Amino acid sequence: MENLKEIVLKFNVENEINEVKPLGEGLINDTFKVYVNDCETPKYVLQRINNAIFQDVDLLQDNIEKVTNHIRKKLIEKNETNLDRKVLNFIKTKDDKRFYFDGEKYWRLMVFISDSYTYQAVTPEYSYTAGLAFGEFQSMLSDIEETLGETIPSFHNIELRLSQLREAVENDVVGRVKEVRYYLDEIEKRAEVMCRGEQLYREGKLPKRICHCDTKVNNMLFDKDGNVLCVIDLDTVMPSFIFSDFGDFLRSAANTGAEDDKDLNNIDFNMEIFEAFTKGYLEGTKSFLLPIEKENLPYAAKLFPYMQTVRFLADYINGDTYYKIQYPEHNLVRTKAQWRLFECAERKENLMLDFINSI
Ligand code: GN1
Ligand code: MG
Repeated sequence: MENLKEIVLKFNVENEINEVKPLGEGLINDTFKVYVNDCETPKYVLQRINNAIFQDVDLLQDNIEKVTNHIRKKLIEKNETNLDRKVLNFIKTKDDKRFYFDGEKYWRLMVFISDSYTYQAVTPEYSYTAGLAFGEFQSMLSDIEETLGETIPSFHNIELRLSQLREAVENDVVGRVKEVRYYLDEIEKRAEVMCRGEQLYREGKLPKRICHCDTKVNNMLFDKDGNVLCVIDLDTVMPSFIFSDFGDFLRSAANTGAEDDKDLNNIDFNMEIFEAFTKGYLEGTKSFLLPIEKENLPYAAKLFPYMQTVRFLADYINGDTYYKIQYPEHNLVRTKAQWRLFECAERKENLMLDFINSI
C-alpha cells in the first residue's frame, strides 16, 4: 500500500500527519480520514479517485470546483454561517493543482467536517429534512452559469444501461447468463415503460438540470440534532433529469432492507419515508419544478431500483469489473435485492401518485 502520509504532504497542509485510516463504505473510490498532530478528530479526508470509472479527472475536479464555489456563493447570499460545515472545501496541492497524480493514481484532499454523522437508514423525520436538502441543492444549482461536463457520460441514461446489459448478455464472458434468465426476462418486459424519461426528453418535454446523481442516504452529513449539514460525494454532479436525485434517495432510504440483503423478506418500499421525503423535496424545489417532473416522481421511484438492478446484473454477467464486491455472488445478491425493491415500488405506484396529487 502506498505511503498515504506522504501523499497527504503533497497538499497544502502544514500540520504533522499522525495517522491515515479507512473511511466509509463507497463502492467506487477509496476514502481515508487523516489525523494530524494529537487531535482526536480527523482533520482531512483523503480520497483515491477511481479513474477507471472517472476517466477525465480534470473535468471531474473542475465540475466539483464550480459546484462548491457556486453553493458557497449562494450560502453567503442567504447569510448562512459556518460555511465550512455546509459545503465541501478542497485543498490544493503545493503546486496549486486540484488533485495529485502519483504517476499511477489520482488523489484529492478535503477538509473533514467534524461532529457530523452519516446514516445507512433514516427515519421519516430525517427523510423530510433530506428531501428539503436535496431539493435545495438542486435549487441552488439551478442558475449556475458555467456548463458542467458529464463525469461519466450518460450516467443515468436507462437506455444506455439496458444496452450495456444486452451487450454483457451477448458476450457472456464468464458463463453466468444461464442462471439469471428470469431477471433478464422480467427486465425486458418493462424496458419500454422504464425508458419514458429519455422519451420525454427527446420530445422536448422534460429538461435536464444539474443533479447530484448519487443521493444515497449515506451521501449526506447530518449534525447531532438531525439537521442536514451538507451533501457530499460530488463526483457525479452533472446534468440529468431531476428523477436521479429523487429516485436514488428513495432507492436507499425507502428500502426496509439493505441494498444487498440476502433475505428478500426484509425488503419493502416504505411509504412513510416516501411521503416525508417527497414533502421535503417538493418544498425545496418549488421555485423551479415543472408539472411534468412532479407527475413523474413515482416513475422516478421505480426507475432507480430498476436501473440499479440492470447495473448490478450487467456487472455480475461481466465478471464483476465495476463494483467492489465482498464475495463472489455479491452482485447477484444485489441484483435480487434491488429487483425485489423495484417490484414493491411498482406495486405502490398508484399510492405514490395519490399522495403527490394530494399536496
Ligand atoms: C456507487 O460509490 P458509491 O457507493 O457512492 C455508484 C452509484 C450506485 C451505488 C450503488 C459512480 O456509489 O451510481 O448507485 O454505488 N457510483 C458510481 O450502491 O457508479
Ligand atoms: Mg458515496
